[in-house]
Amino acid sequence: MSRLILVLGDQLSDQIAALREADRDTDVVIMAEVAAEADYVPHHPKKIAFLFAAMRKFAAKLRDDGWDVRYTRLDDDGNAGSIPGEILRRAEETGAKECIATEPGEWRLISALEDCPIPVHMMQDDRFLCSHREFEEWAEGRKELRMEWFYRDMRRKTGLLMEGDKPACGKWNFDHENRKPAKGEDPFPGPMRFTPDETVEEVLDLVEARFGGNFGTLCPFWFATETGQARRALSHFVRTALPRFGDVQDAMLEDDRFLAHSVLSMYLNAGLLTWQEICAAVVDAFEAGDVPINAAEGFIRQIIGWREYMRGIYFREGPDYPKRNALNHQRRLPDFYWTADTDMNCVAHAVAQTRDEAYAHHIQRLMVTGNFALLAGIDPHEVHEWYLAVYADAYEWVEAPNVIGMSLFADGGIVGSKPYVSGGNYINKMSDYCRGCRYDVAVKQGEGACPFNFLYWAFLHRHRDRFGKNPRMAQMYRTWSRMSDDKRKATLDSAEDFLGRLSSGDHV
Ligand code: FAD
Ligand code: DLZ
Ligand code: SF4
Repeated sequence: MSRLILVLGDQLSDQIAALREADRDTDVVIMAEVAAEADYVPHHPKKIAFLFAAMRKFAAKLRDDGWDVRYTRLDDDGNAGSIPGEILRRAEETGAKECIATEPGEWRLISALEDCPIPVHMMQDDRFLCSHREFEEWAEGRKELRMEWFYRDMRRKTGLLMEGDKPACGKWNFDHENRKPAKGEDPFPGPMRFTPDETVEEVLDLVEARFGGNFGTLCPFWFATETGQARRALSHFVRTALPRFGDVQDAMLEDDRFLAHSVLSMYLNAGLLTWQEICAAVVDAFEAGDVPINAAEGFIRQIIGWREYMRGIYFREGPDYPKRNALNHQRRLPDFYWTADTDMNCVAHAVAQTRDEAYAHHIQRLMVTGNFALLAGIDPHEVHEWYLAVYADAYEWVEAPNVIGMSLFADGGIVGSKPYVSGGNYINKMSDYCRGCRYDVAVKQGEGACPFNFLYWAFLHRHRDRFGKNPRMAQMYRTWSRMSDDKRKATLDSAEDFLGRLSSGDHV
C-alpha cells in the first residue's frame, strides 16, 4: 500500500526527513501550490514566485530521480485549495491511507495537519542543528535564555571556529569590531542575479495574474530557484562580500540595498542550501586566510547562533507566541508601511526597498521599521503580519521571534533583556539616510525634529514602570531625569502631537 509523502514549499531538499523515510518504489510524493498558503497573509509577489518556481523545479528533479510525484499547480482543475485538502484528494486518487510529512515551520499548519482526516505522521525537521528536545534541555532551569550562551554551546557542538575547546583567535564574539558605518567604503557587487528561465517565466505570469495586486514589485525577478544556482550565489558571496561582512554588518546606505550581506536566508529557509554547506564555505575561506575572524565569526554566529536560537524560542513558546503584546501597544500599522509615503527618509527607504526586493537587511528590519513600530506603539500582531508577508525569507518560526521578541519586546523579555530602541542618532551614525531627510536628526523636539528622537524619550517615559529598574537602561533614565522640565514637556508634547497625527492618517 502506498503512502503519501508531503513536501512543503519550504522543504525543498532531497534530504528532508519525510523523503528519507519514503520508499521510492511504492510511495507517492505530493506537492501543491494552494490558495490557503498563498493567501494567509498577502505575501510579496516575489516570495510567491520564488517558492512556486523552486517547487516546480524540485518536483521535476524528484521525477528525474525516479519518484512518483503528484504536483498540483495553483490553477489546476480540482485544486483543493489547502494542504489538508490536497492530502485528502490525493489519498482518494491513490488509495493511500496515511501521509508522512516533515514538521512544518508554523503552528498554523501543524495544527491543520493534526486535524486532517487522513492520519499524518509528522517527522522532526532535522535540517537544523538543534532539535526541539535539545533546546528544551538547554533552556531547562535557566533564568534567562540568552543567545550568547546558546551560541557558545553550538560552537562547541559543531567545532566550528574552535581550537580544541577554545574559540578561534581567543574570543567567542567579535561583535564590537562589527559596528562600522559603510560611508566611504568601496562599492559592493551585491548578490548574484539569475535570468528567469522558462519555468520561472511561467510562474511569473501566474503570479502577476493572481497576486499582482499584493504589496511588492514582481519584476525584475533575479532570485535563484534551484540548489545549483543557490550554491553559486553562496560562492559569490564568500568571494566578494564575506571579507567585509563583519565590518559593515550594521551599516545602511541609501544607494546600496545589500552591502556585504549574503542574501541567502530565503534559499536556506526554503531548503535550497543547508546550514552545513554555508558554514563549511565560510570556515574554508577563513582557514585559507581570505576572510578575517570578525567576518567569519560574525557570520557563523548568525547561522548557528541566532537562527537556531530563534527557532528554539518559537517552538518552546508555543502557538500563542505571535499574539503576545507585553507592552499593550494598540496603534494601527500606518499606511506608509505599504506605500513608503513618509517624510522619514530612513523608513521610506527601508519600505521602498522591501517593496522592490522582498528583502531588507537585519539593521533595516530591526533599527528602522522595527524600531519605529516599537517607539510608536504599533500593535505587534499587525507588525508581525506585515513582516511575515513582505520578506522572501519569512516563515513564522523565524519571523515571529525576531519581530515579537527581538524587535518589539512583545514577549516581555524572553529574546531580549532590553528593548532595541534608539533615537535618530544611531540611524545617523550607521547610515546616510539623515542627510536627505525632511526632518533634522540634530533637532530633538518641536518643528522639524526627527521623530525617532522625541518618540524614543516618550517611549522610555511611558514604560518607566517596566524598564526604569533595568540596569541596562539606567543611564538613559538618568539622562531623561536630568533634562529640564521644559525640555521634557516639549519632548512629550512633540511625541503626542506626532502620534495623534499618525493615528489620524496624516502625512508624517
Ligand atoms: P546576512 O546578514 O547575510 O546573515 C546571514 C544569515 O544569518 C542569514 O541568511 C540568516 O539565515 C541568518 N540570520 C541572521 N540574523 C538572523 C536572525 N536574527 N534570526 C534568524 N536568522 C538570522 N530572518 C529570516 O530568515 N526570516 C524572517 O522572516 C526574518 N524576519 C526578521 C524580522 C526582524 C524584525 C528582524 C530584526 C530580523 C529578521 N530576520 C529574519 C533576521 C535577519 O534580518 C535576516 O535573516 C537577514 O536579514 C537575511 O538577510 P541575509 O541573508 O542577507 O542575512
Ligand atoms: C509560503 C508558501 C506559499 C506562498 N505557498 C505555498 C504553497 O502553495 N504550497 C506549499 O506547500 N507551501 C507554500 N508556502 C510555504 C508554507 O507556507 C510553509 O511550508 C509553512 O508556512 C510552514 O513553514
Ligand atoms: Fe530617519 Fe530621523 Fe534620520 Fe530622518 S532624521 S532619516 S527620520 S533618523
